[in-house]
Amino acid sequence: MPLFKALEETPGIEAVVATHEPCAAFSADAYGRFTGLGVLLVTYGVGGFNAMNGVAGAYAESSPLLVISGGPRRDATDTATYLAPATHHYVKHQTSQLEAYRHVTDLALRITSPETAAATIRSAATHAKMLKLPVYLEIPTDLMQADIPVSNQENLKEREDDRVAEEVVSSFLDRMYAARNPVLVVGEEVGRYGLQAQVRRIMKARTIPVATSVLGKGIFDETEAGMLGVYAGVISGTPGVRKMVEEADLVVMLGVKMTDVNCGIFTAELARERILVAKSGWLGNGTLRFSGNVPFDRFVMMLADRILPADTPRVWPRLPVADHNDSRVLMDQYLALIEAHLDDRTVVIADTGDACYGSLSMTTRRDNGYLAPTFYNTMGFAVPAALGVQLADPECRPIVLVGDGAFQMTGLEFSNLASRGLNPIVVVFNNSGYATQRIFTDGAFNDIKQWNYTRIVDLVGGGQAWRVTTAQEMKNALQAAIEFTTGPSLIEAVVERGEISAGLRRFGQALRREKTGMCPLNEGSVPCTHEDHCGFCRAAIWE
Ligand SMILES: Cc1ncc(C[n+]2csc(CCOP(=O)(O)OP(=O)(O)O)c2C)c(N)n1
Ligand SMILES: [Mg+2]
Repeated sequence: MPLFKALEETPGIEAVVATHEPCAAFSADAYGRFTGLGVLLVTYGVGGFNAMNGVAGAYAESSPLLVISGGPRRDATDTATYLAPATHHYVKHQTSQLEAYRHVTDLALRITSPETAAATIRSAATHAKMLKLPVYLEIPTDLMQADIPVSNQENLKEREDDRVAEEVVSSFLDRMYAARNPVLVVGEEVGRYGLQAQVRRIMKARTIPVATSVLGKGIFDETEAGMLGVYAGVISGTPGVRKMVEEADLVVMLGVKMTDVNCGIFTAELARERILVAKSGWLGNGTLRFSGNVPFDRFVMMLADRILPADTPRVWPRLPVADHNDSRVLMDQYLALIEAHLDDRTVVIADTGDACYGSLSMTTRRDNGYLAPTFYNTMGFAVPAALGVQLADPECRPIVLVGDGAFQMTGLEFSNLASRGLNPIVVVFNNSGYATQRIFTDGAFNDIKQWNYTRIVDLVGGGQAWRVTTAQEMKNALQAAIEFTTGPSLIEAVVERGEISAGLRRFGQALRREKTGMCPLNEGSVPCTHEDHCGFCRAAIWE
């Protein structure tokens, strides 16, 4: 509390109090993805442990987040007795929370004295900002109000190995110059480090088209010439992207995290001989790691500085875009209508589930125009993330896509959107439960209580809401929501139980094939010989 009081009295910093610590964590994570650092303040124990899932997500998805918590006094002992009773919020050891946070952050620090406090705070914040990962900082209660000496000492620079960097840049460029039809695949790190301008310089110098990983979706305006959309094996945005990337004679992967989802549940076909990889901690080709000591951002900057323009520029490929307008599935029609309403101010924020897999083929229309927890896949991210995103960029208009299940977890953060007069449009896909789980194993455990979602505006006392059951109603509601700018909107989009988008269907089939080895066409009856359908059931999944 003294920290909140001090913040209140500090011009230029505003503390935003969320409805629940998981919301605070998602919100601060999203804010950090947009600005370079999010800061999350929590109460010791109850708050710290509550927030942990969100912080784990920030770690898994490389988001710069500084978590600050109070902590036990420095003279506190571990043994609670009748003579020295335990303090409330205490769990097992005085260090339990600090230890637990070591597992979900890159660095967990505790301030130990007033003299070293400034240096500890500085290194915590610098670490999070430089490495784009969460850091935990604990302030013992007895130091909370301490005066601390602060010097203007410079931050220590990380060691950079420029000679190695130059050599690797040259070897990358040699391969790029020699390639006939190279492609860049860029991942979330390019967005986190704000390297869009450098990547554009590389792509334009030699007319190299750019696809993004699933986690990197939306880093760039996807309507720009040369931007292909998402590449991830069978869950690529369109079949054309997949073909283009897999038929390229060189794929340069910049800041792409190797995850099952980014690899399209292991359906990505990228031969080792045809890839070059640069990301934090790994610089190399498909077989060898050249060096881990060159910071990723520095490497990309050097690559952009050194690349020579081609003598004759080529023409950008034109790929057919996904079009779900003629789909008979209502979920696809809703998504197509939402896509038609995106502009250069819209940021799509998708939650786990059909909201996410259904929207992967959407074309977003600005840099940083899409945000979703597509690796850690935590439910409950999107509504609180909208708070963080619009506070970070008041000019943007978030459109939140969220399942009914995820909304029931953190949807109450709508309250903060209303009280602050923020205007995200929250679309809740009401498909009567956990559709994503139904694909694999269904049962009553996937059903959830029907809520009157539109009544949230009465509950929190702000915003406007609509319930839609047809594409035409969705069209009207979207129009009305766009025109309502002084508060948040909620559109409950009803779809049949069990109905899913083309994107989620493909994802489910890919995951199922990975888990069971069964071809999706055979529905689990006969093991697939792969002869009738394709190399590895791919054509079947694309159908
Ligand atoms: C915090 C969390 N708990 C559980 C899961 C497992 N899980 C993945 S998808 C899903 C269902 C999501 O339901 P909903 O939000 O309604 O989206 P839908 O699948 O219906 O589109 C669940 C429970 C998860 N990913 N995150
Ligand atoms: Mg659902």
